[in-house]
Amino acid sequence: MQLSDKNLSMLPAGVQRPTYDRSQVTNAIVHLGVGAFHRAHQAVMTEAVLASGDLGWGIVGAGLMTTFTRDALAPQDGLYTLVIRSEGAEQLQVVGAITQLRGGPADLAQVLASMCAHSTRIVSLTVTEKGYYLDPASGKLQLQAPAIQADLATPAAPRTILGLIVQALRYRKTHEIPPFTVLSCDNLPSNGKTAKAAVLAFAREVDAELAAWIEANVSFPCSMVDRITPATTDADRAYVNDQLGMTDAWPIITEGFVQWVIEDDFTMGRPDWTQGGAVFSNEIEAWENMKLRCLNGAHSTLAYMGQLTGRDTVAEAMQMPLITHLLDALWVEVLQVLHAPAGVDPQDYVEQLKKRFRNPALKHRTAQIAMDGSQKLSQRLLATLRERLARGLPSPALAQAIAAWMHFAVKTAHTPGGTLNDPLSAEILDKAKISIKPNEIVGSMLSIQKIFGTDLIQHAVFVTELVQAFVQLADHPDVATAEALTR
Ligand code: CS2
Repeated sequence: MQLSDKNLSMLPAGVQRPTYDRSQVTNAIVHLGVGAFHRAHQAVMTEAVLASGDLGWGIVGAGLMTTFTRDALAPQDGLYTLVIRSEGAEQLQVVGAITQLRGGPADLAQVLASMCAHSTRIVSLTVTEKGYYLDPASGKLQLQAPAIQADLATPAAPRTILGLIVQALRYRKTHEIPPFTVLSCDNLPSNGKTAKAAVLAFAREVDAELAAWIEANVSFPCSMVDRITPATTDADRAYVNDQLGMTDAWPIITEGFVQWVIEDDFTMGRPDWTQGGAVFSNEIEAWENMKLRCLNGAHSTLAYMGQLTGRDTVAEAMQMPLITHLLDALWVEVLQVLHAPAGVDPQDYVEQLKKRFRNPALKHRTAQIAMDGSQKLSQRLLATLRERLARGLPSPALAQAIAAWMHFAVKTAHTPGGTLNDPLSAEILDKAKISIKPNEIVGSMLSIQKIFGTDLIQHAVFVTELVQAFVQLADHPDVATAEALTR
């Protein structure tokens, strides 16, 4: 038996399920990037809206590159199970907000058609940092990226989010259909502004007049999203199937904590996501910075330190004094220059993070978080670092976090056949292999301008701090760095 509308009534009593009539739901949201995070976060918030009786906000969920999610969820009418694990407690909820699934290049024409439909009021995004095709340090559109070149060559058959959004908006403008709101839910600083900059830069390449129209008419609210959601494993699937007494091809495991703070700027209306606990605020930048720097900055540090010390999960890494001391020092450095949202005590926020990271029920793999470091360092660690440098403050903990990323790259570079799961893998590994001397490695890696810009390498005090941190890590008995490294 498989999870489906027809089988909902066969679920065990304790499993929450849609209480509204799914056949009455109409779609108004097209979500690009229908991965685990979306399904643990925005889709559940939208589920609460549907459950409150407002059935006008169903989601068309699209995967741009792969068909995996579509193939798993379409046969089960878009339903999936969310397993919410907080301290000692567990709740299973079958979510029905995603009513239609699309996946992979062959479906993109249908995705585009949904984005053009008058009924679509919001296009939301979780495509990870690299899905925006922006240079992480400068924020400039990567015009030479093959996918962008392809979309510029055939704008009517787009494959990137930028190509899709611009083509759909062109259609809407031509046919006098009001433009949808573009809602970024990715971990980027000022993600709405960032999405807007990427869309406009792309649009200017195709049609300057269209770009001007988008700039004047389309809203791109910023939003801070938060819920720790590890990738689903086969063991998770087996566990959930056992609990349900039926098959769910792709359940999601997540934590109890969830936060969504959104700028209230939607030109075609929006669901009342407060039903699911979301908050509308004008202080998004402060919320985003606190989250990116405290949570994600610590996450990346845990990931690289975990990888160097053989800790597979965040909860395991949180058992190591070497790592927890580093995090404590890192948070001191972050909070010293952080402008927190009004009414929020950032110290309490950090204490809560420690608990969330220690949650043993979540097997959040350090290897998963270590992915795409080139796209993450800037907003997670370097932003704080730059503010500290500007104030003349030392940053030994940030230096150690960055050194951990460097060691992770160096170790991979010296592993036969080693590659990084990172769009800049080739360049990073080349730079990491250049020497076996710490100061030369650090200099070489800092010269990757797409990640570090041009300023940091010129900061003599910081470079010394970073070389010191790099050497200390290499010498630490718990840390396994590249064998080739000798001094
Ligand atoms: C993580 C995030 O994979 C990563 O880089 O830091 O996905 C993190 O779990 C979320 O931002 C939590 O809200």
